Amino acid sequence: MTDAFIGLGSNLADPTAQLARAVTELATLPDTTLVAQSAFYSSHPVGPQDQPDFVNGAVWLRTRLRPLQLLDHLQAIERHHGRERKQHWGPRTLDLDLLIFGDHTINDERLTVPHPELPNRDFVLQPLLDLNADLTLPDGRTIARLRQQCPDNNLRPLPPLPREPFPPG
Ligand code: A4P
Ligand code: MG
Repeated sequence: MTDAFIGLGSNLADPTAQLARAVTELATLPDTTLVAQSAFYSSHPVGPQDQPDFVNGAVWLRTRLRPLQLLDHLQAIERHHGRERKQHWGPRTLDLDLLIFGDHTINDERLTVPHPELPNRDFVLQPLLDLNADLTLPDGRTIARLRQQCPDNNLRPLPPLPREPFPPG
């Protein structure tokens, strides 16, 4: 079993609902269990500025899938959410990035792990810290230290989602 960390992002079509649904879908992947999910955060877009703010979060999975199998599943989930690949770093209904896969360093034409932009993104680093404050990259850098050094994207925690329907009245 390998510990895998997935980053979730959305800025179209009810982003918080997109992320909540995606967490459920990730939790039911084959040969995989959900260990924990982070809070969700709102953040200013990195890249083109003429797009809405993002909602971001992360999940911790434990999986027997191989990295490219996991990527196939992530891309299938993105497609179920109506994801269209139009503009690099542009708006999207759902983006799922494989951030960390155990202590693996991967440089495949389809997959770079750890995710290359991870050190520059508070909206990735803070959810990872929520999941595991002691997390490190394969090269030994700690997520906590990277979080202290990275640029500010106006990260704001969103209130927790209600787990039960609100009582009537
Ligand atoms: N790919 C390579 N490595 C990975 C990986 N570790 N995880 C390949 C997932 N995919 C990986 O992705 C393009 C290709 O990357 C995939 O086909 C896969 O084989 P994409 O999501 O289709 O394309 P993209 O959006 O043009 O680029 P990219 O690099 O995925 O963008 P990012 O890094 O995901 O950034 N601002 C805020 N505040 N919050 C955000 O979440 N997200 C982005 C997108 C930009 N700005 C943002 C946010
Ligand atoms: Mg992506």
